[in-house]
Amino acid sequence: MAEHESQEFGKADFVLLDSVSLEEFMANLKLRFEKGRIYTYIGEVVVSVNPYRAMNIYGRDTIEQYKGRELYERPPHLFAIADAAYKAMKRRNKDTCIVISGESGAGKTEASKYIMQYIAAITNPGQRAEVERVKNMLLKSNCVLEAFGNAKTNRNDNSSRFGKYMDINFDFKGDPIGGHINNYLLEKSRVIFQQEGERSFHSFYQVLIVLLIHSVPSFSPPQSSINDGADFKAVADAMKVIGFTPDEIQTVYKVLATILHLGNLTFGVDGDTTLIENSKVVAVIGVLLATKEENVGKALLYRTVATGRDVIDKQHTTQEASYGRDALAKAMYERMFCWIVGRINDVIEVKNYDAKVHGKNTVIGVLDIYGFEIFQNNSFEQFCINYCNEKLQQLFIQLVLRQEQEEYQREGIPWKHIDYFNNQIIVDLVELQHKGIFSVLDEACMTVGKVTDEVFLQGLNSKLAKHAHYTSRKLSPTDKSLEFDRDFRIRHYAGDVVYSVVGFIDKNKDTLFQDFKRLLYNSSNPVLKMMWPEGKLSITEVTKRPLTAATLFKNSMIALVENLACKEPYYVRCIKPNDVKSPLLFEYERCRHQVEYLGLLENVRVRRAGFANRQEYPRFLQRYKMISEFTWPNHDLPSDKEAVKRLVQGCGFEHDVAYGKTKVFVRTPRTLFCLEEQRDEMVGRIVLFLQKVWRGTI
Ligand code: AD9
Ligand code: MG
Repeated sequence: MAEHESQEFGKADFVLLDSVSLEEFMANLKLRFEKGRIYTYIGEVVVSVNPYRAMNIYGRDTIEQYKGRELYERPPHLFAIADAAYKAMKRRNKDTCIVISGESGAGKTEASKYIMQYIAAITNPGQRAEVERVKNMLLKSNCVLEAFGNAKTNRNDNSSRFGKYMDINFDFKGDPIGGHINNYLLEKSRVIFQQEGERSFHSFYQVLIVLLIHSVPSFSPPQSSINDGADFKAVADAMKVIGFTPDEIQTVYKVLATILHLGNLTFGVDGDTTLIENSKVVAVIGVLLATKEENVGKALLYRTVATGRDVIDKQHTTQEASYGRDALAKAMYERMFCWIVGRINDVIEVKNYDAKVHGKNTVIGVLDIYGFEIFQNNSFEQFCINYCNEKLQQLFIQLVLRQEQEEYQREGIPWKHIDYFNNQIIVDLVELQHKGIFSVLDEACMTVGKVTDEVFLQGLNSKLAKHAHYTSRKLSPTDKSLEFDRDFRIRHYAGDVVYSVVGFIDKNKDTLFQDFKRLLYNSSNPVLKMMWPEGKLSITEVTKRPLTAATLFKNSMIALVENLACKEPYYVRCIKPNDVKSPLLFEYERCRHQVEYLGLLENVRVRRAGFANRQEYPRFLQRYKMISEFTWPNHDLPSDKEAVKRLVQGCGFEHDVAYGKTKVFVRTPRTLFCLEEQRDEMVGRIVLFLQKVWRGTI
C-alpha cells in the first residue's frame, strides 16, 4: 500500500476523514505533524505545518517522484501543487497562480522558494542557455530581496517586511523565459525604529559585520540563527549574477551607510538658530552622497517654501529637523528597495516575445506576502498587513466556493450551499469609500491645519460606532485593555487586534521635504540621481499632492486581487505549530485557532459535499481504459461518456461518481486510489504479456 493511504500517518487528505469535526481534523493534523508528515491535502489545497527543522524531502530524488504525476499518486507535497499548476499552464494554456497564506512565521516564504526550485528543476530539459540564465536570475533574486526586505521580528527570524508577487513567464514549450516582480508596501519605519528584540533589515547587519571583520581583527561575530557575514557574500554574488554593475552595488552600500550615519545625527539650538550638533557626520554624508557638505546641512536644517511669487528658506525647529532626518532615512531605503526590484525586473522581463512565432506566453504567479500579525504594539503597518490578509482570505472564500459552484452548475450537477464566515464585512470596514477606515484617515490627512492622531480616532468613533467589528474605549468604556485617545480594536477574521493610532496620520501622509529630493537628484552619483527623478522639479513646479500611503496600498491590493482572480488558483495554507520555533511542539490551541480562522473545516465540507476529482471524459479514459474489457484497447460505444460509464460500472464505483456534461466527477480520493491500483496491476500484466510476445513464448 502506498504511504499516503496508510493509516499510520493519518489521512493524506482531510476529505477522507470519517466525519468532519474540528476534533477529527485536529487529531489528523497533529498525528501527521508528529510523524513528520507536514503536508496534507484538502482536495487541491495543501495544508502545511512548519516543521522548524530541515526535512529531507526537497531533494532531486523527491522532485523526480512528483514530476508529471497526478496529485493523488504521491504523498501530499508542495511539489505536487507546483506540478499541478505547471501542468494546467502547459496542457491547457491557463495562467495559474499559487497563493501562499498563513500568519507570520508559518512558512510561506520557504514554501515559495521550494515551489520555484521545483519549477526550475523540472523545466528546460533541452538545457537552452537563455532559459538557464532566466532560471538562475529568478532564483537569485530571492536572496537579494530577502536581504533588503526581510528582518528579524519577534515572530520570525527572517520575516518578510514587504509583499511579493512574482510572475514566471513560460514559452510554448513550457520553459521559463522571464518573470516580473511586484512588491508591496515595505515596512520602512523599521529603518528608524524596531520593537524590543527585533532588528532592522538584514542588509544593515550584513554590511556592518563585514566592515567589523575587516577593520577590527579581534572581532568575532555573535552566534545566532542568522549568519550575516556569509549572507553578505551570497547577496553580493547574487547581485553580480543578476547584473548589477559595480557602481550600482557601491551605491547601494553608500545608501546603507548614509542611513546609518543619519541615525547618529542630532540637532540642537543656539538662540534662534537650529544647528547640527555633530557636524562631522554631515561631511561624511556629503562624501557618501557625492554632494556638497553644505547642501546636505542646508537640506537638513531648512526647507524652501514658495509664498506667492517669493521663494524663501524657512528654518526647521529641532523637532522638524529630526522629523526630516527620519523621513529621509526611510525614504532613501524604500526608494533603493524599489529601485532594486526595478533593476531585477529589467533583467528578467520577457523581451521580444512574438506570440505568432512562439505561441501563447503563459504565466504562473507565486504570491508570498506578509502574514497576519499581532504585536505588542500594532501600528499603521500592521493595519495594512492585516487588511491585506483580509483581502486574500476573501479571495480564497470567493474562488474556492465560486469555482466549485460554477463548475457544478456548468456541468449540470446539483449543489448544496455550505455555510462559512464571510469576512467581506471586515474588508468593507477598512476600504469602503467614505465610510471605511482608510477614507476616514485620508479625510483627516486632508484637513488643513494641525491634525492629530486623536482627531482621526474621533473620526473613526463617530463613523463606526455601530460596526460589529470595530470598537474603542469611548465606545466600550469598561474595556480596560484599550487606552483612551489612542487605541481602537478590530475584530479580524483571524482574531482581535488593538491598534494604536499614534503615527497613523504621519505614516499616511508620508511627507518627505522636497529639498531632500532635490539634494539627491543633484548628486553627482548617476545611480543615486536615477533613484530620485522627481528632484528635478523646482519648488514652484511641485503642485500636486501625492496620494496617501493608505490609498496607494489599497489600490495596489485591489489590483493584486483582480490579477489573481483571473488566474486558476492553487492554495498553500501554512500553519505555525508553536511560538517558540520548536520542531517538536504542536500547540493544540494555537493550531486549532489557525484551522478555524483559515476556514479549513468549511473547506473540507465544501470539498466533501462536492467531488474530490474531476476529469474530462477522454482524459479519464486514456488513463484507465486498460481496466475494462469494454474500453481496452478502444471502445465502440457512442461517446467517451458512455464508455466511462461502462468502465465505472464494471469497477463497482457507481455510487461514488457523477456524470457531468464534459467531465466525470469522483467523490472520494479513495476511488481514485483504487483505480490507480487496478491500473498499475493491469499495466504490469500488459507489460508481462508483451514481453512474452516479444520473446516468442506466446
Ligand atoms: V512572514 O509572514 O514573512 O513573517 P513566513 O514567510 O510565513 O513568515 P518563513 O517561510 O520565513 O515564514 O518561515 C519561518 C521559518 O520557519 C524559516 O526561517 C525556517 O526556519 C522555518 N521553516 C519554514 N518552512 C520550513 C520548511 N519547509 N522546512 C524547514 C521551515 N523549516
Ligand atoms: Mg515570509
